[in-house]
Amino acid sequence: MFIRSIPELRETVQEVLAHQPITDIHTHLYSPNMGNLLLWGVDELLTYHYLVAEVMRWSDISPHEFYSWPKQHQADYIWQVLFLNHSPLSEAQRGVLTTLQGLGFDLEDRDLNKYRAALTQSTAIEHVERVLRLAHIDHIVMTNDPFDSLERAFWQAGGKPNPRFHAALRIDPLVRAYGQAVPQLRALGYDVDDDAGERSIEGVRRFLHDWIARMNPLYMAASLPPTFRFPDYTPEATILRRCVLPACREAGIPFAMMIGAERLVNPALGPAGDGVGWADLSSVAYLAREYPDTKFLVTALSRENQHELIVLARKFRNVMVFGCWWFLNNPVIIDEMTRMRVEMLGLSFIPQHSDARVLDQLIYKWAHFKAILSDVLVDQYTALLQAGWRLERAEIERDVADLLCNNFWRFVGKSV
Ligand code: RAT
Ligand code: ZN
Repeated sequence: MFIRSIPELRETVQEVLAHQPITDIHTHLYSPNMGNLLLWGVDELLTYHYLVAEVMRWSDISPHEFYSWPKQHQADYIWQVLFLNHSPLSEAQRGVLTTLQGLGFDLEDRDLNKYRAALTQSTAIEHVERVLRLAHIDHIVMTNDPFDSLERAFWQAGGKPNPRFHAALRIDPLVRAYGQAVPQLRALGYDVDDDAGERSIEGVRRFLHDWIARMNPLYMAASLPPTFRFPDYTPEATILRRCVLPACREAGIPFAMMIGAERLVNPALGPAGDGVGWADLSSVAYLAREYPDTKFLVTALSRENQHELIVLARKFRNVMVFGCWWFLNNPVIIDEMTRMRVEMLGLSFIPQHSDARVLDQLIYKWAHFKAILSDVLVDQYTALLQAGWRLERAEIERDVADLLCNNFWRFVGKSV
């Protein structure tokens, strides 16, 4: 009944982690009935923008030329350069191997065409079922962008995602570059001005209201630059204050802030060209303090922001820290962040999201993360045993369920 030894503890933690169904709270995956929006298979896996950035370091071709090639050719090139000409040691490179291995391929072959052919045997829905089963995931939160015409068509036609896929309403242009949103809002029939005056406030409110009704999102979200400030005199800050926050409050959904992505540091790299910057999190403290009835899911991209974000979460229960985002999703940093979070917040945070853009990536993103979480938990529980605390398997199951699933659902106020 009670856990008696450290080997038994390790085995228990590993077993519990292996069996706990996961809710992946932020991905770029789509319900399989959303057509080509859902990416999967070998060519998508290899042309992930993390790998494009890495291959360009070895290459003398221009990004422009690379992107002009058919996807399969891009994938072959990345395989040749990053996997065959050099050993694939980076996290994103290793991730491809973990994924292919998890899908049951023999990596001794190194035969991309064989893997490619095997995967094209399945339909999207079959592959979704298989990957979710392999990764032990039962709920996926998508990133749903009403400014994207392909995606918009699905929702406007009254489409409903598969029950395991949940919507998150992504509104970057409104709070990042309002001027860019204006023509699109007008084209969609919302009568807005170039500035954030009364007519715009009214139009954006209606836009948000309509899209919340259409998507039924679990939260509203935006990626914000390192320079994000609130309050501020910019149109973006006005839209946030007068439209976004009231819409979240009325719908009873959190606002997710992903802070610190510096867009297109190298524009030629396109989707692989974004960078990172340190953010002043006093704006998050202001929001949490002045809007106590609004909940904020918060993640920051800079490693230097992590400690202060944890301190901030200690002060505000309407702030939920989540994930090791993008450039932080590397073992050395995940280990540090997760230990720091457990030591300062106990179990009251959401340790990870996958950010997967390609379905198959779920396999590696979660396998790699769980190996680290296992070490962190074993170390923390060991300290409890050494202090004479009694531990039961059911308590470990409860804790792991909170981390990988329940903390999120409790925070968004829904149950599954
Ligand atoms: O992690 C990523 O793939 C990034 O490109 C971004 O999509 C980021 O996660 C975001 O949601 O903006
Ligand atoms: Zn993302």
